[in-house]
Amino acid sequence: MRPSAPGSALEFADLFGERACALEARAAPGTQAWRAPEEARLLFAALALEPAELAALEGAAPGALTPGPDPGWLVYSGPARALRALGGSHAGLSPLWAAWAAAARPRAEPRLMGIVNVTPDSFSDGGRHLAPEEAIAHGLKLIGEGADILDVGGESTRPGSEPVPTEIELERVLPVVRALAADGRALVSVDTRKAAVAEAALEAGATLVNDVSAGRDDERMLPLVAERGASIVLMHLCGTPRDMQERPHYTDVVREVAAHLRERAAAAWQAGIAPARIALDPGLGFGKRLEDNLALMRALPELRSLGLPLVLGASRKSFLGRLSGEERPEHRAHESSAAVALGAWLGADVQRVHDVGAARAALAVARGVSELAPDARSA
Ligand code: HH2
Repeated sequence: MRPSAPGSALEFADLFGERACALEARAAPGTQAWRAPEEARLLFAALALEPAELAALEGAAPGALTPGPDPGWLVYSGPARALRALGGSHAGLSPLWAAWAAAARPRAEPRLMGIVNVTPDSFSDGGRHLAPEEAIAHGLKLIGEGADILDVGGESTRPGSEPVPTEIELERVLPVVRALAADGRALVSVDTRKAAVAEAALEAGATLVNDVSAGRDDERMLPLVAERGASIVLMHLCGTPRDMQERPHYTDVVREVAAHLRERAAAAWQAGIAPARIALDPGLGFGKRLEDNLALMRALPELRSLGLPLVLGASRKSFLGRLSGEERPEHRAHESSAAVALGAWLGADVQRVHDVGAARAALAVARGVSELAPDARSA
């Protein structure tokens, strides 16, 4: 099911329908757009809440919180109004109300973000679409294969990569963004860490900014996205692309990535970006060892408790090659399809992929199996 009509002005929030609406309700207490049942029963990851929020919940509904079936999970079984009241009064980082909303509402159809790299040096397809007409043709091909979003990037963020000057990035992405946005069948996103590039791309028709630094590299990024009413993907990145793979180390990678994403989501909200326009990404391959990438994929159901749509980018990445033995990134299509099916099963809302046709097929298989076992993926 694709929401797009040719020529329509697609909004990122359209892709997430009811969930987005519930998140808006949490952001603006008193304007709930839907009515929750009296009794809420909610299974959620403890990492979604700050200790103070857990304590507040226990105070508001004594005895309603019990340990979940697995370590790190909690069950809330109590009045929905306690959740609603706390969700409205706590301006804290963790979206209690959104966690309830995310768990209580049906999941939207997973979406595909096709990658259009207008770079000479991307890790798997550098130089293949550097000429604007080649990049545009590639983007149109990905739309034909079923891309919902096209992510246009003019700077590689592969390990060890050097930053690209603003003018060069602009020269690479603008004609491509303009042409693909004019086509109107897919949302256009710009993959950049620079507010100046994001600003020009939004002018040219992009509606989504994919910032691997989550607004940390350029302090103008979050205010710009808020002011333009655009949407943003906030990704976890440890260090910078230049140094991120030098010696990555985590004590508890899932908890640390979740805390970082929560903090960046709060910064985006504070800058004025509506929750319905924010998505989170654990940043596979960005300052992570093999075991970190695998732990984060397995933890997607827990990360869903953060209450915002999740983006996942496993496509062709080296950790897939470490598992299969395939050293050539452009030959990792099978591994990437397997990751898409698993990602869908585990709860990714958007998957960023090079091979959209293969990813569509993988999603169809995941959907078929999950429809036979509807409870299996709703943690
Ligand atoms: N991965 C890459 C680039 N941007 N953005 C998000 N949100 N998530 C990701 O996992 C992600 C991303 C790296 O892939 P690619 O664009 O193919 O390579 P390069 O950075 O070398 O151009």
